[in-house]
Amino acid sequence: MTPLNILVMHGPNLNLLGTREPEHYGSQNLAGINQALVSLGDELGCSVSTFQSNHEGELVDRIHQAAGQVDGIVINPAAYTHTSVALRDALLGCHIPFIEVHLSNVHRREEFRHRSLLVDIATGVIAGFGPDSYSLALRGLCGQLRSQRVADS
Ligand code: CA2
Repeated sequence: MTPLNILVMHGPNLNLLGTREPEHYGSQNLAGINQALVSLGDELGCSVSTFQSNHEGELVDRIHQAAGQVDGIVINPAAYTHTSVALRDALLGCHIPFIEVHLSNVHRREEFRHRSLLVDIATGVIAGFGPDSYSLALRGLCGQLRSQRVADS
């Protein structure tokens, strides 16, 4: 079975996880979340790489690099979810299936967090499960990509 290449992306301020706002984002830090996803990837037969940036252009550049190299993306765009036409255009342009992930249930929070500029072009969206949002997304994405491979073969 050829391994799937999955890129996990984290947007601005997620490098602060585990230091503040545990009521919204839990107490696990980003390194711990990434390690757990790499281990889960091993179980699922996926090679998981991770990337975090506080800069919109760096996230766009990483998506461009992923084109043709990566089978799927799990992305928590953080605040850029609600604002970034640039991330939307990059994800549209690279033709890589992606899952939008949020630690918190954005729909229980301020109204400005209810709007996503990415969700209508995403394969799926998972929100409100803390760090488990990422692992649920990874499982769902890998399962779907494998089914697609079988259907295409
Ligand atoms: O719930 C999520 O995962 C969010 O994407 C997190 C973003 C927020 O802007 C989105 O509306 C929902 C914020 C990430 C900030 O992360 C911090 C972590 C620790 C301390 C401070 C910020």
